[in-house]
Amino acid sequence: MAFYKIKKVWKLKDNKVTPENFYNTRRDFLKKLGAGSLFLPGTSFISRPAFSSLYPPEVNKTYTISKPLSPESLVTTYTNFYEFGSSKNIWRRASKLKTEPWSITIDGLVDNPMVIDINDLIKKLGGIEERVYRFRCVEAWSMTVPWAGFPLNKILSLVEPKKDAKFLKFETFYDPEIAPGQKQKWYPWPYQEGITIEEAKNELSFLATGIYGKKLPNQNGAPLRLVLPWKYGFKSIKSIVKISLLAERPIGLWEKLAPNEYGFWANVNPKVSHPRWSQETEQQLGIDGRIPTVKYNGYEEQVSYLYKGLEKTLQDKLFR
Ligand SMILES: Nc1nc2c(c(=O)[nH]1)N[C@H]1C(S)=C(S)[C@@H](COP(=O)(O)O)O[C@H]1N2
Ligand SMILES: [Mo]
Repeated sequence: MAFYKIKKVWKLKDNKVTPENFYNTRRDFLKKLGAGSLFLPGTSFISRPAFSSLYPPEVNKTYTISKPLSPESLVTTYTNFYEFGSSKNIWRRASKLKTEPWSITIDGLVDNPMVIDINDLIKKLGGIEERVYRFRCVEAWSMTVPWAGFPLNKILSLVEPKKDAKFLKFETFYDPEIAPGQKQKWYPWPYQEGITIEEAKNELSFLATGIYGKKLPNQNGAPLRLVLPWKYGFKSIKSIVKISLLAERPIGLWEKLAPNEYGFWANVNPKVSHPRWSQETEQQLGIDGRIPTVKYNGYEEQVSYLYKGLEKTLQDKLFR
């Protein structure tokens, strides 16, 4: 993150890029197959069990975007995952991560702490849904992605936070043998991030298990990663092993390293520059030219109530 320079990787690769509409065509195709196998005995050789029962999930139409989706081939190959190295091109290396079995600890100030397998957790919460969100990295690139997963507030209902729980802290796995970036001792591993409990209850806060109608690829944070579409991307922590409810504000990995560049709040705002570059515009993955960045990444209507009053007291700190 520290020495970032935008490279137009899609220019180097080009023609393998998936057309935006391919994903939707494939989804319709899968739907038709599914429906056909239910109602037409003659076609039952194409049976539902041929597909994983969770994917592709039902689309939640409340969360759609008029913009075209970013090409899947870029979203899955141009990734930030410092555990596997500081370049964008770590997707092959991330395949080393073993995501099954995977258990998640939810602890701290809750009435029902638990250690639970990811598949059991999904079952317990009643499955997954799909939502299309914009996503804005602090490095001034952005994408539009169909995430699969469940709202974060379902976790809260499950573990029942105590009254004095004010923050959530999230933690990524720690295994330097598999993730060579974690051998670099100057990073305060494991990756951690935090938000307030009010932010966690917001309708947009999402835990993703998949993208583009399939399970998450390792490089995008399998098997479970946070998605907070109104905040800079570094808040959306990948490959989560632990969620803790706390009374005190946690300090994330980037905040520990460079607190005046990457803070706790990190809400998107084109008017508040990163100390070393402007946040006025952004480069969309796979699309030439730049577009204006929008406050709260376009989600002001859904999230502004969270920051009433704070805008005055925190000022720029609320936006980096
Ligand atoms: N554990 C972990 N989570 C992480 C990161 C990381 O390096 N490690 N990078 C963050 C940053 S800076 C961004 S922009 C997003 C990128 O998500 P993507 O690679 O799926 O696009 O993941 C975030 N989550
Ligand atoms: Mo980022």
